[in-house]
Amino acid sequence: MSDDNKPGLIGQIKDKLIRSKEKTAEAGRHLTGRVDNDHANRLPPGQHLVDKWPVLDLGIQPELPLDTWRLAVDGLVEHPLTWTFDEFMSLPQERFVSDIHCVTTWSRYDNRWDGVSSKTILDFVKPKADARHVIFHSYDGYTTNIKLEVFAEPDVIIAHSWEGARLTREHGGPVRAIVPQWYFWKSAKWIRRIEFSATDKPGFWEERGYHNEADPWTEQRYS
Ligand SMILES: Nc1nc2c(c(=O)[nH]1)N[C@H]1C(S)=C(S)[C@@H](COP(=O)(O)O)O[C@H]1N2
Ligand SMILES: [Mo]
Repeated sequence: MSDDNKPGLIGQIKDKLIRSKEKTAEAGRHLTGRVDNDHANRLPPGQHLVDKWPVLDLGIQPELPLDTWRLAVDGLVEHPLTWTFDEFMSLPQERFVSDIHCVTTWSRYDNRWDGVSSKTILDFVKPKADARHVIFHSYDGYTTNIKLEVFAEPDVIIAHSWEGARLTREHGGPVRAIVPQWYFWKSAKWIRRIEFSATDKPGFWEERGYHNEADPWTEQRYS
């Protein structure tokens, strides 16, 4: 499936939601001006703790039957791949526990993820020497970008389960990215493609006023 198949979905997104988030970014809301480079506190500046896991997205929660679901890993790699769900589940599996920090100021501690680590994916596809960026493409038309070295961090996981149960559709099932060191908008739900690229490709929110990186400890909320 190419990116060009998806503008129809993006076209359905409520303009109002996008506008209000853009305004939040323009106004620099939620910025405290505090910096916690050493991670002295477990909770990053400007964040508050929640117990229940909120749902945030563009309002399209694609229904993805497992028998037709595919995940492609391609771009600047030696061995581009496309996995079926059964193939994905038969890859080496890992379990990581990490905290979620959403730019809208909620954080949730100790989330247990099961899935395939970025390290395993890198070993399979082998990025070419000039690959510098990783772009997640999702079934709802969403995209987001991270640097290759961020993708390669040992806690990054392409997850199918949370707290021992399959990810629900609203939280990005069957499979989503988890990039624990960055604000949660970098953790793309419903991923269909992981693209390796020489050039950076700012994603949906990065093009709408959000920071290109997303470090909660230095409050990289907006650009
Ligand atoms: N495909 C896709 N992934 C997405 C989004 C989205 O709209 N579409 N929203 C992002 C944002 S802004 C956040 S805060 C988290 C929310 O994930 P959750 O709904 O599981 O809490 O998903 C991120 N990943
Ligand atoms: Mo978000």
